Amino acid sequence: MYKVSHKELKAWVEEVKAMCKPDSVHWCDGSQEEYQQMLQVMVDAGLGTPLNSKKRPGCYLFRSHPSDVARVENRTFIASKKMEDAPSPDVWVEPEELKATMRKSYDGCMKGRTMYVIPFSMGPIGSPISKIGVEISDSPYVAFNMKIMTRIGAAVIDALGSDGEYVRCLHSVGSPLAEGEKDKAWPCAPSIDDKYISHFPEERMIWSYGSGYGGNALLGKKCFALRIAAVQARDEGWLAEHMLILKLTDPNGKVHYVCGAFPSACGKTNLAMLEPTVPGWKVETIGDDIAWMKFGKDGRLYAINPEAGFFGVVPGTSMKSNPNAMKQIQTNTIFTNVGLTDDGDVWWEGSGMPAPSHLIDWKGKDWTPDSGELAAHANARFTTPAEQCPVIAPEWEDPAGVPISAILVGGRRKTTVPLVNESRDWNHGVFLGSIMGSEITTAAITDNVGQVRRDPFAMLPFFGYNKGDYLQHWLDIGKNADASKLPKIYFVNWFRKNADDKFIWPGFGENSRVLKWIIERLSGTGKAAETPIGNLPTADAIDLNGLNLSAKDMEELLKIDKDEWKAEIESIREDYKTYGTRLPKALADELDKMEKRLNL
Ligand code: O2Y
Ligand code: MN
Repeated sequence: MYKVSHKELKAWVEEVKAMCKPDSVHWCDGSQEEYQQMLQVMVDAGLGTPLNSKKRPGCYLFRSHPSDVARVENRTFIASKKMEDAPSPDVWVEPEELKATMRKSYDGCMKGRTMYVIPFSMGPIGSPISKIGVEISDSPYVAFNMKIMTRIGAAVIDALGSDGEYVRCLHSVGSPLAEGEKDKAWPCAPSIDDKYISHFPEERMIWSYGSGYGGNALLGKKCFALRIAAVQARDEGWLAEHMLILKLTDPNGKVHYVCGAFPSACGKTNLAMLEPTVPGWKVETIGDDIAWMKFGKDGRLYAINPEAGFFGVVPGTSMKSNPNAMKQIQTNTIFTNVGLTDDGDVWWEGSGMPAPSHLIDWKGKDWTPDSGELAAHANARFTTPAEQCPVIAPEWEDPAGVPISAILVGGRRKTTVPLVNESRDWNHGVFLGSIMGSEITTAAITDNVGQVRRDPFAMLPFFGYNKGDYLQHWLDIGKNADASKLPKIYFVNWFRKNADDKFIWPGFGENSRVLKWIIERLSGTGKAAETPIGNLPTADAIDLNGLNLSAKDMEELLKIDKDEWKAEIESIREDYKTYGTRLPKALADELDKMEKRLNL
């Protein structure tokens, strides 16, 4: 055990210990031995399975409880002091009331368990853009996943010193053990109503209870790096965003860095690791999910990936969709909720690997291709170290970050929104970010199938404060900057469909053609035409060499249907009403200006 000189941290750990009553406390040192020991604890208890060491060395499989398989948006709370400072009234609870409720759940919740204290750094330790958190959790699964996803341990305690700032993150699976009771395969609170993913933005504090899965439990990710960090970013003049970061090298060897905001399950990990089909271009990865951006001394925005690993969706990952991820997850990877083959390997739908004749599915049951069940849960995940990515950029951990030239924003729209659209200026770019969204495809949330669910900057599930204030912060960032040094914002849509309901754009590696046009625009050579909605590539501007795409398809991809856009304006106006008085005037103005241009 290392020495901790931070008195306030020690006092907080004691306070949590007194409330949660664990059997023991373990301060994580972040070593490889400790990682192995924590895995072994679960393997020995029959809760985890080491995979075939010849096929997947260092890999393990875990199965969650069938009720605990994804982020729980309807149990996610932002407990700001004032309701109007929360993203919306339905996620707000008065902080003291929420704490009182949760304290009752936390009382004795770690009985029979070890309480892990996990000091972690979001971003390279010591970077001026990085931030420190300490997660207390009663789940070894959380502790070893945090080891992959963040930088944990003694070095973080050193960086914290005796009075450093940190975000307090408390997590319990909510399943105390009675004397001698055998643990469940995946402990968690039995009912959804017992789960809480709570954020106290003014106190920079997170309390999570009842779930052991993903973003609910690995608190460095969505809870800290997006919801709490967004509040820190607003107060300190930077940006904490749901964005991938990629490095693009052109045939002349010139390097460009691009961020991209896309909603969950829109292929961010695939885009971050894309293999370009355009000769001479190269893509390398900096991050696949979150970007923190701060101004450098030269007035440009510099981004770091605050994470150290990737927590990617497994189903659909294949040599076609993401060959680099496939290579990356061959070793030292934690799989959760995929199928286990008879030879100790893993299998999932959309892997491109033939289905085995038998396996054990994610629920632990026998499975055959005729079972009529999924072998892997649709939200099955891999946790894998970023450094293992075959195309990780050498500078991915540069404490100074990388200078961003362009920001992509894009949802999943089968009509209306063209393949790519360049913003006219910063405010117009923020407007485009504010209107991005996807058509609702299932009736699971509402019965509004076909309607657009707006997801500004892909942050809808991750806002830590009022969404109008969030957009105002983006506008302020632009107002206070040298406009010539700001990244240019591009609105992209890979998902437009034709009359036969088929995707027109092939996507994956072919997206490099759009990236190429963007870089050409930035360097002044790309061709574009001004339109009422922004600057669109001319019909011949995107390099289609070697791609079997007809001129008619390209025309469709770049089409602006005035009637569709007039309907879009009405739909945006409806959405803007949900901001009430906090809608930034500059965005209402942008909408009016676009309407005027469309009516000319
Ligand atoms: O279901 C979860 O808890 C994972 S959600 C997630 C994981 C990695 C990257 N992005 C997301 C997301 O929902 O945006
Ligand atoms: Mn995400």
